Amino acid sequence: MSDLNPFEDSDDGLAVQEAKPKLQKPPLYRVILLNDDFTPMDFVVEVLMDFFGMSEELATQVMLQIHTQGVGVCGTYTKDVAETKVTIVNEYAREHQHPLLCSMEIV
Ligand code: TYC
Repeated sequence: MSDLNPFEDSDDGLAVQEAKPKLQKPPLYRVILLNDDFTPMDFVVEVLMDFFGMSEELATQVMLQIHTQGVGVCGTYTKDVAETKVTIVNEYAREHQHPLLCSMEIV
């Protein structure tokens, strides 16, 4: 055993434990839509289908849930994806002069 050779695997009698690979799951965010009195129901259904991949049936259920409960979940994503969806949906709503509000919250 040579103390001079840095490539030699020497622990000098100490117990050495390999560091466990720590793979943390990324935090997830719920993307939510808020109810308002003005955005047409059809427009919300279209948003849920086009930006969140829902079937027309599921999109209608979620839209009605938002309409009656005040808020509903569009999907759960990593931070970057959630932020992008929120931005795109809010821009799309403004382009069509609707006050629809999309937001996100940590799971
Ligand atoms: N409350 C709206 C209406 O009566 C419909 C609506 C549903 C608006 C969901 C926003 O996120 C929303 N036209």
